[in-house]
Amino acid sequence: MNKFTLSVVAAAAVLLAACGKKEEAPAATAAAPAAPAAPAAPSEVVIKIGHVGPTSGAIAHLGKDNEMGARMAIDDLNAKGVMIGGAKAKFELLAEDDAADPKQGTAVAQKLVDAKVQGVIGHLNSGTTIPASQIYNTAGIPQISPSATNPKYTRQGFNTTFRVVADDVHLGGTLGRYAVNELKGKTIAVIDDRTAYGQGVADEFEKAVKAAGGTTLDRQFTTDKATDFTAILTQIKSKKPDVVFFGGMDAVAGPMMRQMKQLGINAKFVGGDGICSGELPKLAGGAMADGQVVCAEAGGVEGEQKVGMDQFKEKFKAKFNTDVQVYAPYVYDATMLMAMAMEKAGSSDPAKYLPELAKIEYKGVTGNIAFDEKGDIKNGALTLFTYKDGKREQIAVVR
Ligand code: ABU
Repeated sequence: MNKFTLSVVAAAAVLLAACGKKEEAPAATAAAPAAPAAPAAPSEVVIKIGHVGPTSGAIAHLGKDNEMGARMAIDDLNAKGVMIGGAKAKFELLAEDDAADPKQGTAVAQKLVDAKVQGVIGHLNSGTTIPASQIYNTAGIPQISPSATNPKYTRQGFNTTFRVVADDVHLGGTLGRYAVNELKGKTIAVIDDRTAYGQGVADEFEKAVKAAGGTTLDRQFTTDKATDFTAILTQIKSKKPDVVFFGGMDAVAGPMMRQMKQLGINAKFVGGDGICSGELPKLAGGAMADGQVVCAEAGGVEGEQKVGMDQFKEKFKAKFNTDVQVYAPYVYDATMLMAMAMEKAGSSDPAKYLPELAKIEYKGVTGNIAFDEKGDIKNGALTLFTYKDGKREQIAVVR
């Protein structure tokens, strides 16, 4: 033993004496049988899930709603303790903001691919979801959109794109028929914001109005950043519309409704899921009459399944101290079913769990989810709403 070894042995002896323990014989001379080994703790696997929505800008309230849905799912998965391929899964959320901007959408998509996420939930807007889907597909990363409704998203021939809500064909079609058959619209004005969503849903609305025997006035356009609609509303007013359809988001619809009231346009105001939020009455600033708005969420539950949705909304409010806007429950389900596909595959490797995702049958808070060959939800529902006393009120769930 050299001087250094001697001093280490001496120091260890002092420490053991101080702890009241006897110094053990060197391992080389120990002959006692080994104690039975304690069962090894399961190894841990970290699984990165990306989420993207506009958490800044005019529709940040919707982006944050979606992100909170993802956060809640991740927390619930980690609390539950999911085993994937014999290892304990630790889910991590990588949340990104695309500001509803297609360029920022592709930039954050690439950032998530570079961070090696195993799956992505998002994006919120069709205009960001569609270009981002190309990036995820090239990287082989499954993507589930909880709210982008433009049909093109799942019609690009990609095996990585999934959607847990109905699309604009269903949304615009149902609202078009409703405007003619239920609202008895005779002079129907159509405005859209020129986004992938707004233009697409307005096209489908117009087609359905015509197919139901109705007619629409000249189409008017705005943008998703506009605040002054005087010119287009003045043109529309001269044609005395009884229904105004807007293809766009609530942040534009609210001020548009205020200006309609100022101009004395008392038409019914119809729109898709983009306007169908809890925030719309505030954004309309008191310009919304009871029953004036008819809008549709691209999903819905009824009967016994309503209990689960109601419980989710209570739990969400308790956790985040805010109400669900529209799509947080759909984000929650999308995240949970992605984890379920990994569990079934015994792997979080995208190539291995993708086949399980494609054939998943999941009972969630938003109902039963299974995908068709394109990645769209099978037998998707819609919920028609109006607003009374500044609150959303359900009219009907339709399929
Ligand atoms: N579906 C309404 C909002 C999202 C979008 O499709 O752009």
